Amino acid sequence: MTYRINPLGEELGFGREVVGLTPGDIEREAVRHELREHWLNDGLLVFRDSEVTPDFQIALSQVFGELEIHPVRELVTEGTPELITLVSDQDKEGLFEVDGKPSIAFLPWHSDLVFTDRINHGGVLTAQRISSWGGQTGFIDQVQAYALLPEDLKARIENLEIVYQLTVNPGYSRYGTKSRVRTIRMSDFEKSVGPRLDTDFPPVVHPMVFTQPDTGRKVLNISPFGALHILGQDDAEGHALLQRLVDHLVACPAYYHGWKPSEMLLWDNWRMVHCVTGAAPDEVRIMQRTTIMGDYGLGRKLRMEEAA
Ligand SMILES: O=C(O)CCC(=O)C(=O)O
Ligand SMILES: [Fe+2]
Repeated sequence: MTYRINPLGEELGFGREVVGLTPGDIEREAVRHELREHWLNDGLLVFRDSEVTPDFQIALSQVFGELEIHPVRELVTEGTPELITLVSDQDKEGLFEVDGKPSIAFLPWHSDLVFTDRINHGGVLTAQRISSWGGQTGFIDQVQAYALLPEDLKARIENLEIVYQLTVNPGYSRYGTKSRVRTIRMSDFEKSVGPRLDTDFPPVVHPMVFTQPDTGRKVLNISPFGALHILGQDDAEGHALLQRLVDHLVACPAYYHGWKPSEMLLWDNWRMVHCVTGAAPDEVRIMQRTTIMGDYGLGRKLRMEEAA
């Protein structure tokens, strides 16, 4: 065994770093078991000092489950469908002014695939091209966020659900960010997916709280980006409650990862929300990610009578 596992940060309360993992290591079931345990218990694994290749990224992902092909076809990588490629380039992916600063790559706090009725269990992310500034990937743990909620709020949200829909522009989501986002150039993604949003990605519903199957811990289940409203409470009181919860969530301890080519990040998407900070607008940032299958079984399509 060549690798070491350390806490990610003294005061974070989640995450581990795994230093020096090799493809040979993950052939051993004991290693695979250890990594799976950390993934479920700690939420986020930062692999440092590895020789990152697409083959290793895919093999590492398969330690945690079968892979699925991402439902947004524009993102799937030609020749390697297990990987999505996320290109931030002002010509293709748009240019935004975030709080007055021209930026690419900016993405508000979210859970992946929360806009579908099945939230995937995780993904392994790598950086193919790194920006000279910004482009950090941020993480907050919703097991911790739930534990830090005042008891009256815990009781109030126990049986609530949230309605979500895919959002094609980082500035369009009511709860995504408090930053001021202005579109300078629209992304190809928005141009392509925007017109078929309601047909291909109709609204879905997810519970606001659920219990982590493997550990019995409760998880706050809010993806600020893409959240429309609390089901049945699309009114001032409902929005005030959701805003209070989102404010609580984004004030919880966060880890921001500045990237190196020798790194991979794995998170438990049933539990960690993540975001991307705006990056240098005159550069190209490229990331690749796998999508680890799984269904926590609690999402569903919004029923016709609920949409009214
Ligand atoms: O570009 C990044 O750093 C993360 C993008 C993202 O949200 C994802 O891979 O799910
Ligand atoms: Fe994401």
